Amino acid sequence: MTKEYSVGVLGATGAVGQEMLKNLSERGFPVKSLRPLASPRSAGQKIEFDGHEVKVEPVGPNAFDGLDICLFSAGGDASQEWAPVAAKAGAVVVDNSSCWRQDPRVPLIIPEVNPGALKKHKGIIANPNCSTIQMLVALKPIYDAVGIRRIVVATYQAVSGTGHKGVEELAEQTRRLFNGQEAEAKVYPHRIAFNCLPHIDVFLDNDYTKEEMKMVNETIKIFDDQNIKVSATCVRIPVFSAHSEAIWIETGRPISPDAARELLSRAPGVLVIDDPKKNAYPLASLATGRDEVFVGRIRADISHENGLTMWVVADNLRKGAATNAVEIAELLIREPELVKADWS
Ligand code: 25A
Ligand code: L14
Repeated sequence: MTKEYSVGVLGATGAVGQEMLKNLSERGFPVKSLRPLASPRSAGQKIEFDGHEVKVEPVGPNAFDGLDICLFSAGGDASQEWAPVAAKAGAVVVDNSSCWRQDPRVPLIIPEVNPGALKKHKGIIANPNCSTIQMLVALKPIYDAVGIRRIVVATYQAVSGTGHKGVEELAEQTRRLFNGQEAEAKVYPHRIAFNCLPHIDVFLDNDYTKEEMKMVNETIKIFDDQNIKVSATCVRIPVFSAHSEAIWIETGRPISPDAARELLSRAPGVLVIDDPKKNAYPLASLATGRDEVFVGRIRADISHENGLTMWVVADNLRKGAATNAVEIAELLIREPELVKADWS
C-alpha cells in the first residue's frame, strides 16, 4: 500500500488555495487527511475536497500539529509568521509567497528545472514567482543545450495573480463601463479594464518593480548561475487568467529556431504550438485550466546573431502556483526521507 500523508493548505479559500485543493485531488496525491487553513475571518467556511465537505480551520500556533506537508498561499505576511511555526511542528512547508525565496536555507524549486536542489531543504521550500516558473520551464532545454547569457522579457499578466479581488475588479469595471458608469480603481492604482498597467508589485530604488526583480533574482538562484543577465518589464493586462510573455534570449552558442523547436517539443511540461500560417500560437484562453507551459512564435532574433525569441503562456494559478507546489510535494514523497522538517 502506498503511504498516505496528512496535508494542510494555508490560504485554502484563496484563488491559489482553491487550485491547490483541486490539484491534490486531480493528481491523486496520497492524502490521508486534509486540513484547510485560513485567516480567522474565513474559519468555519466549508470547502469541497475530493467530493467531501471540509471545514476551514483558523491558522494558529497549534494549527500545523500532526501535518506531514503544508502548502502555503496566504500572502507574504502569513508565510513570514507561520512557515517557521509549521516547520518546527514537523510539517514540510511548500510556500507560494515571495518571502522565503531568497533565503539561503530555502530551496527554490521548479521540478522540471532544478529538482536536485530539493534535497537540502530544512523544512521550508519556496515555490517561485509565476512569471519566473513559466519562463524557466521554457528556457531550461535551451540553457542546457547551448547556454543563455542574457534574457529580456516583457510580461502580460492576468488579474487572477492578485487573487479573487483582482478578478472582481476587472469584472466590475468592465460591467460599469458597458453601462456608461464611472469605473473606480480600488485594487490597482489605475483602471485595469481596457488598459495596460506597467506596474506589478512595488517600485524599488532602481526603478524596476519588485515583480521584475523577482524574475532577475529567482532566475539566478534556480539556474544557479551568477552570470546570467535578466531584464524584465512586467505589465498587468485585462485578462482573467494565464500570463503571457514575450522573451528574447542571447545564447552562448547559436541555435536555430528548428533545433530549439525540436528540443522544446521533447521537453517535460512544455507544449509547442507554433504554426503561424495557421494562426496557431499560444493563447491565454487556451492555457487556462491547463498545466503545461505553451511555447510558440519561436524565431531567430534579427537583431543579434545568437538571438532567439519566443512567446510563452501558462495558467498562473496552476503551473505558475498550485500545480508547481503540488509537483514539489510529489517530488518530496518520492523520497520519503525528505518528508521531514528540522527548522530551528
Ligand atoms: O489571494 P488569494 O490567492 O485569493 O489567497 C488568499 C488566501 O490566504 C488567506 C486568505 O484568507 C485566503 O484563503 N490568508 C490571507 N492572509 C492570511 C493570514 N494572515 C490568510 N490565512 C491565514 N492567515 P481569507 O479567505 O480570510 O482572505 C480573503 C482575502 O482577504 C485577504 N486577507 C486575508 N487576511 C488578510 C487579508 N488582507 C490583508 N490582511 C490580512 N490579514 C486576502 O488577501 C484574501 O484575498 P491577501 O492579500 O492576504 O493574500 C493574497 C496573496 O496571495 C498572493 N497570490 C495570489 N496569486 C498568487 C499569489 N502568490 C503567488 N502566486 C500566485 N499566482 C498575492 O500576491 C497576495 O500576496
Ligand atoms: O511573487 O500576477 O508569487 O500579481 C504572485 C502574484 C507575483 C505576481 C509572487 C501577480 C506574486 C503575481
